[in-house]
Amino acid sequence: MTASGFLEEIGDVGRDAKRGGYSRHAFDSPEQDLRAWFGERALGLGLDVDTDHNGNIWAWWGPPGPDAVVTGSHLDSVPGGGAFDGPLGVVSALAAVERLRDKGSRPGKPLAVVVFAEEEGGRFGVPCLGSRLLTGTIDADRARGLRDADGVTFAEAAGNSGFNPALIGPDPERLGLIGKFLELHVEQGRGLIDLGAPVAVGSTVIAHGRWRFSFEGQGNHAGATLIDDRADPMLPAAATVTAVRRLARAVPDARATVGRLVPTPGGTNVIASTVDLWLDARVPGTVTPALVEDIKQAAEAAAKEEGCRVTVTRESYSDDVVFDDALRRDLADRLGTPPELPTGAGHDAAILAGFVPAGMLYVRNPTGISHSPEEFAEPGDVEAGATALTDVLGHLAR
Ligand code: HGY
Ligand code: MN
Ligand code: MN
Repeated sequence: MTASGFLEEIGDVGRDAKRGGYSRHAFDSPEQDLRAWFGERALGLGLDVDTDHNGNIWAWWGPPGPDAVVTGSHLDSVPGGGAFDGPLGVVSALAAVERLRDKGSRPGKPLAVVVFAEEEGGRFGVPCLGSRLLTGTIDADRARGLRDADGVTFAEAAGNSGFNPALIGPDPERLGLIGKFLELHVEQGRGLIDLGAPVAVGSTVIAHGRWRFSFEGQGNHAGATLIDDRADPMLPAAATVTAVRRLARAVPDARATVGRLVPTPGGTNVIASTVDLWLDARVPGTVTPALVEDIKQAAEAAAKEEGCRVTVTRESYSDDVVFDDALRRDLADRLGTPPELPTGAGHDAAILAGFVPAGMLYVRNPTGISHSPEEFAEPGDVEAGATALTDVLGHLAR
């Protein structure tokens, strides 16, 4: 089966009729369907499939063992996400294994395809949750207590999906098996379009984090409350959204976004009692915290002016990551020195890079758009990516 063929097989799973694109979130039914599909396809390729206590799925070619070459990505999406972000790395890995098997290759090292849980943080709010748990870069109790929009905890959702929540946490034994990790991913920008190449090697991932701003005011009647008698949290929230753009524009190469803003109770004729908004801020280097501090001060000033209060909570943060130099050179040598690209998008490979030699391959996205139904990769480039991955995996696992 080609990588495009595998993608087609899951093309209708988790379609979001309201938003367009796909909504596939940790342990919800579309993602469960994708987990089952992956298990079936991996078994069909003769791989041994097991799921770790954090919900990450591992498909092994040969017995799990040290110095394993591991590849893979994620199957969950952002709300209304594209078809390629995550799944492209998984289907390309399956296609690569099939091609290696078909040509009679027998890896000299253990080789595994992994599907990480909750990479987008689309349900429980922390990105790369599965790889952070594997590596112990998030406190297990904090992870267990993370809640989705309906108040369901990660522990409850995991428990309802057959996992033992008490076991959620670092997995040094499994992490210790990984000799190298390589993630193929659709490019989430225009780098390859402008360079006219189908595949690139990843170089760096910029620092990025998420902060929750909770504004509290006085809920009240929209018609019976005079303007001067209000403490409306929507005002400082709106001022913060515009401050984010103003302050980020003043910082070179900064990206700062408010994509999610939730008033409570959310009635048309109701002055909100609280408004929560989430800031996604990313700047190369060590500047992100300073930018967020400036945004926080603007939020506090706006809250004070409206007689409201604001609480700011950091929900996740990752420093800049530079992928393993030797692996990058090896990838470049094997692939005829394709372009090298930095990215502003976070990935499980960037979490693993703190523990094992990790690298990435990107496949051209002709729209340059991601986290949107417009994300795309041409079938020819999808196959170019699978061919590159096949070659590199065969080389690394020889
Ligand atoms: O948000 C990100 O950068 C990634 O898509 N999780
Ligand atoms: Mn993504
Ligand atoms: Mn992704």
